[in-house]
Amino acid sequence: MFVLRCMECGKEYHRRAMIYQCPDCSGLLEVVFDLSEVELTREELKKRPFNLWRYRELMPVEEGTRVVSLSEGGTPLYSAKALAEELGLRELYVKNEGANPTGSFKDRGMTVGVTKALELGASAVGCASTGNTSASLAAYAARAGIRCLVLLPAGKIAIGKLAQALLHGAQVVGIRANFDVALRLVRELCTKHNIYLLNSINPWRLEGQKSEAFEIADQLGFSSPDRVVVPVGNCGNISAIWKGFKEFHQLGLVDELPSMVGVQAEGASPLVKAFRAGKSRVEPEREPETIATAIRIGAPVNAPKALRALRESGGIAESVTDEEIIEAQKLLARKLGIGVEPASAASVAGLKKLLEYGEIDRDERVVCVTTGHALKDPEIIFSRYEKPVEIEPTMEALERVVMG
Ligand code: AN7
Repeated sequence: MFVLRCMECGKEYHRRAMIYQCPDCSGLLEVVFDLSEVELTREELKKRPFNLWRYRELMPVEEGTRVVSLSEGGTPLYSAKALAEELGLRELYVKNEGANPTGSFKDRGMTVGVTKALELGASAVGCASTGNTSASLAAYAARAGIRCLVLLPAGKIAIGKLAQALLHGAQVVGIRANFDVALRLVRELCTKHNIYLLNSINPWRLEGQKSEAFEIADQLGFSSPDRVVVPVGNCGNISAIWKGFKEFHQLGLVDELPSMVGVQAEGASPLVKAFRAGKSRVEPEREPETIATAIRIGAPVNAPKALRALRESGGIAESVTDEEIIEAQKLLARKLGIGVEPASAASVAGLKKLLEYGEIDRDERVVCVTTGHALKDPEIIFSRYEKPVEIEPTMEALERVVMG
């Protein structure tokens, strides 16, 4: 079975407690499984369909619960030879989370989060979001048949994500402030009006996301890579992935643990600064800015978990510029045929930089996680890439542009 435990004071709470933080000390909560009760073998796992629910014993849902699912997970782990050659690395893979039902890794969190919301009797869910969380929550709330409210920084949401939240019928509210302010507001609203909060402060969501680690290990023949490189905003995903690897390791399903690498955009890099200064808390940035709007976050709520993941795994945190992000997006798109949104490309941009600095060895086996699909943010492509040409309908005009 599983309980909720405060990562600061260690106090444990019943898994049916409707809390997001430790009522005693406000520390972050995490879900702790009694792994001695879990029996999972490689042979058994291999027999099951390849999606998130392959790992059901490690998902915190009660027996008999009907899961709210859109068949999330089971995303491809692409071999990235052409990019590895370009970067001068021995072995590189891309775990493409854009292949999830709503186009981002958030679906892994929401299948578990919305399932928990129903278990706990919620009739409405809410979140603040830089875009993908709201797109995903809107879809899963629709599937569950419950009300959904999303609070977004007005004008700073990639258009595909905004369209998804509207499409699925969420109540969409833009606020004239950044994500951090939106999150503060929605947290207060949720507590006051009994709306179930599904930002990544919600510990159940991260349980779904830890399946990224299970799948990576599974796809590598039950082994861990040397490094897992993850774009970082609110610090939930990197923490979840690390937790997943630790659980697989404790269960004997992998022999080694990877080292975690967190990559932020330079204009929104509180985790990188705290990591470099050796601090256990981040100093919030009041005006985070980057073209990678998904990770335009200045006060990441899960920073203590991410800092712990970096420390425990012997990890690294690095930041990259917007130009480096676009360059990496282009490499993924043109060397590998993988279309990702800017935030996702931060992982590859970070890897490139760390190889150049000699912080990552050229003979390592590396997995970059690409977190969201290219179509989330088509505007970035129109503003940063070549424009299409338009011609009169004659062979002469056509030959002129095609043949130079
Ligand atoms: C594509 O949707 O925070 O470090 O509100 O959409 O777990 O926050 C999105 C985050 C990386 C960062 N890549 O993950 C939101 C939101 C993409 C993202 C991240 C996000 P976290």
